[in-house]
Amino acid sequence: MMTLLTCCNYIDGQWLSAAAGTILESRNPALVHEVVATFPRSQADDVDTAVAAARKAYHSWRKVPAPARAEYVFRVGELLLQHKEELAQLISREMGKPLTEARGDIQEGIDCAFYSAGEGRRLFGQTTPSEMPNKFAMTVRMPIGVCALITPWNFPVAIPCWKAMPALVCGNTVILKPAEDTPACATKLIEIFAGAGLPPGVINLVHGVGEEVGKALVEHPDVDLVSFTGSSQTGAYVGATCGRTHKRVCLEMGGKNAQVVMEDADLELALDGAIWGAFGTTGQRCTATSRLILHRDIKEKFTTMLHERTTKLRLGAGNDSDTDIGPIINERQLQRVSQYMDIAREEGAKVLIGGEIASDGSLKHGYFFQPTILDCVTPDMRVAREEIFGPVVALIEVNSFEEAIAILNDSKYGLSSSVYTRDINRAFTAMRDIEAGITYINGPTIGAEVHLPFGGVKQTGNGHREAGTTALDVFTEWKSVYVDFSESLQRAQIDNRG
Ligand code: UN1
Repeated sequence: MMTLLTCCNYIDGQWLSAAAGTILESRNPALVHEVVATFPRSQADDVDTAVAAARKAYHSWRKVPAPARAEYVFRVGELLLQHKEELAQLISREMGKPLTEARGDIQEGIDCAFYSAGEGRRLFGQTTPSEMPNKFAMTVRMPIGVCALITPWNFPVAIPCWKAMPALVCGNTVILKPAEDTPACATKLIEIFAGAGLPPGVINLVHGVGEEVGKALVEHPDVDLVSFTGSSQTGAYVGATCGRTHKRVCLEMGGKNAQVVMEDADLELALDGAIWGAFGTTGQRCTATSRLILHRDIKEKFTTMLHERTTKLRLGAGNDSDTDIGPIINERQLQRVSQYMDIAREEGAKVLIGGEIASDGSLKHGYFFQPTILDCVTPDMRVAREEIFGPVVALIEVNSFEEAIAILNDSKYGLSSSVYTRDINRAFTAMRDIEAGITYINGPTIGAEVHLPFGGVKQTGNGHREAGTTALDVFTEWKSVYVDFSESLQRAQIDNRG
């Protein structure tokens, strides 16, 4: 019998139930009758309490020297390392990804801890000459204030880490609102943050439903910043509301990422990349490969190779060491992926392999979908344009490198991209011409590293980049400081140059 976890909110250093007392459940997507955790269905008054605690803590936290703030984050990294295995088991159970990937999710959080902690001793500003004699000019970074972090279920540790860690190092206080599907992962993660000794109110956790608690956070007048990773539809609401209520907002939304395979590519390497990019994490990454743009000279051969490799992939529970592909997160998503198969067929695409909900043997107890290759896809089809977020990849044939890049760019999204070629000129052309926040040459579309900016162009984001040093631009404001030591009034914008 697996243990049932009782999750609470974490506000002002205390584990609390929601004021209204209503309880929700999270379930194991590989074994849907198994309840993993219960969690509170928080409401606006819980958000008020969390925001008040975060505001109170902010007044002193922002004055803690940045290197000292960073030490707490470093300690979180050490604790994550210590608890990696038990947390990985929990991720596999609650979110469904294979254990190796669950460990990778935590490792991304650990990497982010150690990387962000280093920023505590940098947070550089600039000095610059003044126009005036005996006057000094410089820029310094200031924290923003209370940050609401709204995070998805697909990377239940890494994504909260890559938001919270730089936010804290920069001197902000945070309120995490995790996805309803992975409350236990979020609770264990916040236990680890709390275990690092962060003062009460510096990090808070409020569970609940997006439309209730997420909305209350986004609309709250005392929240200064919202960082959101999730669907484009919700992101549009978050962005519009933050615009209306004058909050800083960082949005990380959909993708329709393509991998191009040119005729000169190392096909075995491109195959490894395609399988991992399309079916890793069951295709449930915003960076997942959902289009394979194949040069006509290798299309047939590559499709055969891809088909053959796909037949060998094993579906199963994340904690079974034989599993290559875990379940889909929930019934709604499973149905959504399944509906895209009808759309694909109606539009004239061909289901080469997969295309069905998998229900053989023990799979019938979970939300499994067969890894799917759609052939004969044209760029105008919905399956070539819309994010599916499942183990489905669409094959598009092209005649030239130029056509491949044009089709890759013909998307409202622009997160990740990949080109397999041995031609260095094509590689650099791709780097220059692809409209995406991330481009890989001879590597899959997934697997971004935490010390580089992460995010996308067009409707994927709103111009911000989390991770890397650019995370500091999300979580700080600039202040320009002028120090006049001339002991006289020096007036700028007076034209005395004749
Ligand atoms: C996501 O799917 O939202 O680049 C994040 C990657 C991972 C992060 C994915 N480092 O695939």
